[in-house]
Amino acid sequence: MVVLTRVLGYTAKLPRKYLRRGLVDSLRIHVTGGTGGSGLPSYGGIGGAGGNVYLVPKEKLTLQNVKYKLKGVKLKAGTGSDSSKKGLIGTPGTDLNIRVPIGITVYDQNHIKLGAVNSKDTKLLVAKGGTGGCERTGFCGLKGESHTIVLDLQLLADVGLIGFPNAGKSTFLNVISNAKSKIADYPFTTIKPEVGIIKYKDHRQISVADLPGLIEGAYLNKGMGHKFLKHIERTKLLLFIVDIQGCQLSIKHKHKSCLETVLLLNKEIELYNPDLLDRPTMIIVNKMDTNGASEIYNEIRQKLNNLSEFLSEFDKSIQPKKLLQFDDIITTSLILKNTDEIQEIKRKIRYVIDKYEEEKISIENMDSNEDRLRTKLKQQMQQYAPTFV
Ligand SMILES: Nc1nc2c(ncn2[C@@H]2O[C@H](COP(=O)(O)OP(=O)(O)OP(=O)(O)O)[C@@H](O)[C@H]2O)c(=O)[nH]1
Ligand SMILES: [Mg+2]
Repeated sequence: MVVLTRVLGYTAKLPRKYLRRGLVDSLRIHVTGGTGGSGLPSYGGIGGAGGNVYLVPKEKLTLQNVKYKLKGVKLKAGTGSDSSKKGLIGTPGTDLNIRVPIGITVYDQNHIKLGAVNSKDTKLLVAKGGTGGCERTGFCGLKGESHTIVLDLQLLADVGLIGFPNAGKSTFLNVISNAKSKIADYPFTTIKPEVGIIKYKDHRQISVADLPGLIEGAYLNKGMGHKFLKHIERTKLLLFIVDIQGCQLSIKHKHKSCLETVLLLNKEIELYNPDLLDRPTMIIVNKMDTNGASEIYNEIRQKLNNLSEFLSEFDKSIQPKKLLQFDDIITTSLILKNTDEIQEIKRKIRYVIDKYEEEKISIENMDSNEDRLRTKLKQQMQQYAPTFV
């Protein structure tokens, strides 16, 4: 971030307030496990354990809903019941299940990851109830775990749009899906992530997340870029959109050529999480209707295809260590809404996603086949040559 901030000559300003409004994608809550019930020393009775606090997934829920529902609510699980003559073993306290949207990563106060709720079958323990009173505890019920946790939401979309402000990301989302993302000729029009769905004739659907201009994170220099970048972590395909004319945020800022913007985006992702660069990627070079676009593209076409060969031509400060290798490079003018071109882009997105999914499945199968073969051989060896094993 700092590097990019310097490169682009931005000054570190405080985040504008309006950027913080709207999307709730992070929520801090305090959770407490139930206290254990008391034991009964004279009879050796054991108190019931305190209830646990769990996060459980619920579809179609937003973090905004959760924030609203939990406002002012004490998040503590039930206390275990005391041991008595009638019931020597106390009943456990009731668990507290907090419903959260799917796609939540949970961190403690020190940003240590505690777990994630990434599928509808996950149930994540976030505060354990206290042990019921027994000999070890002097028959006193122990207090449950109590701490503040941060729920961090990552959008779930198949495709994540990445680009500098004004490149045409929202225009793309609107032409390709049913979304109505705001489009305007000034930077930072999109200030919160938006998801649209591409629908295919055979009812297949692919979701696309339009994210705020990536440089925004660098501009704010407060980790806000990471706040948006985290949303691409759960996408299958990174779709870069760049303006063939490059980018100039304002007259105060230096103009960056199209290729420079590609390298800067590459570098920004690398700084955030280099593993993301291993994902399938495509790039749309947009605004081919503008002056001299074809000439510029002819000059950069080869370089886009093979960034490593031409990297030394660029300033060291914008050279990423790990380079993007695009699965497909598309040129277009999204503003013209050319139906054939749009159909072709839709087809290519589907093709790249499916190709990688198939590869992933065959690798997984290969692994499990190998495992199966290994186990079978081991079993046969144990059966026929027990002395060698
Ligand atoms: N000439 C031309 N202009 C385009 C094209 N595609 C988009 N634009 C214009 O570029 C401007 C920015 O488009 P947006 O879709 O809002 O860009 P964005 O990437 O979403 O921008 P942010 O939300 O600010 O990050 C708008 O004025 C669009 O009309 C294109 O193919 N050709
Ligand atoms: Mg936008």
